[in-house]
Amino acid sequence: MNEIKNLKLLAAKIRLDVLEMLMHRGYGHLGGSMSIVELFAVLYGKHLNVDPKNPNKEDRDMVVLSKGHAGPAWYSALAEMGYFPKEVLLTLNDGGTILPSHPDRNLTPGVDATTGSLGQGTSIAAGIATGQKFKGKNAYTYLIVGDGELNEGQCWEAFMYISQKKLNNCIVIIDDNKRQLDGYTKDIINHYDLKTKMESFGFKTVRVDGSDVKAIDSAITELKAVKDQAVCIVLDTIKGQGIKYFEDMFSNHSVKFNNESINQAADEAVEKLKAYIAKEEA
Ligand SMILES: Cc1ncc(C[n+]2csc(CCOP(=O)(O)OP(=O)(O)O)c2C)c(N)n1
Ligand SMILES: [Mg+2]
Repeated sequence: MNEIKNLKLLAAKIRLDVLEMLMHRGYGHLGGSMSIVELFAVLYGKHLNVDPKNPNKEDRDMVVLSKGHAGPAWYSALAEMGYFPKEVLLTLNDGGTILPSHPDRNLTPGVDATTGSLGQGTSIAAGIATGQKFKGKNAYTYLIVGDGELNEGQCWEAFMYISQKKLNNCIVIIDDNKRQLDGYTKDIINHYDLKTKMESFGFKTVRVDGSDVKAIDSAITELKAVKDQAVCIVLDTIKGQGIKYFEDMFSNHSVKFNNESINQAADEAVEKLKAYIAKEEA
């Protein structure tokens, strides 16, 4: 099986895990979790220098999920990589769980930054990447930011710093899924063209289809090779990505599995994903 097929298969597994954990809980941040499934598949399936058996290994690459409400996507990727057993996924948000609704570095193996208060992860990532440089480590920090999150001025302060310090090891990834909590980003605070905007902040920026694992892989490979300049990927995604019913649902930021139509769509998506995975693994 070739590499791209494997990455697509991993994405399907992560998407299925996210759906099942949210269905089990009865609600959750579906839209923004689904839009970064392919990204996590490419990061964990190919690029990250990490060891699930030794989550604190020296010189590891780090991930900062600044849009912390998408924790279920990260947890699913971590479980698929073997950081903890997959059954743990169904404890999402339970009292005493290692998987709180938003990532906590003191609770979950593989989580290096506590996030959830939008904006703050950008500064955390800038600090981690600075530390990696100071220590002469050959390691990357992948910072994942939401497009609505960019309403927070802290993001732009961090971006100015990352650019000024030429932190080429801090790969900024903006999940441009066009929507935030309660509407379209362009109607709330219009970012206009994010690629142009990031370029004007000094970043070498590429825009890619965030549902295309091959395109994401190429963009990361290209930007890892950049020296002496900050780098950014604008990930062109759909909120609810990969499941048509949820892509089309306007209020898909946090979904409650409390009516027949939603439950039927979710059940059908589970069956479809399971069938795809079984076919690919046969
Ligand atoms: C400082 C702060 N303000 C408000 C919230 C509540 N909140 C959680 S998600 C969200 C919308 C984020 O939109 P976006 O970054 O576009 O996320 P995505 O579309 O990827 O879900 C808001 C306002 C928060 N977590 N932190
Ligand atoms: Mg968004």
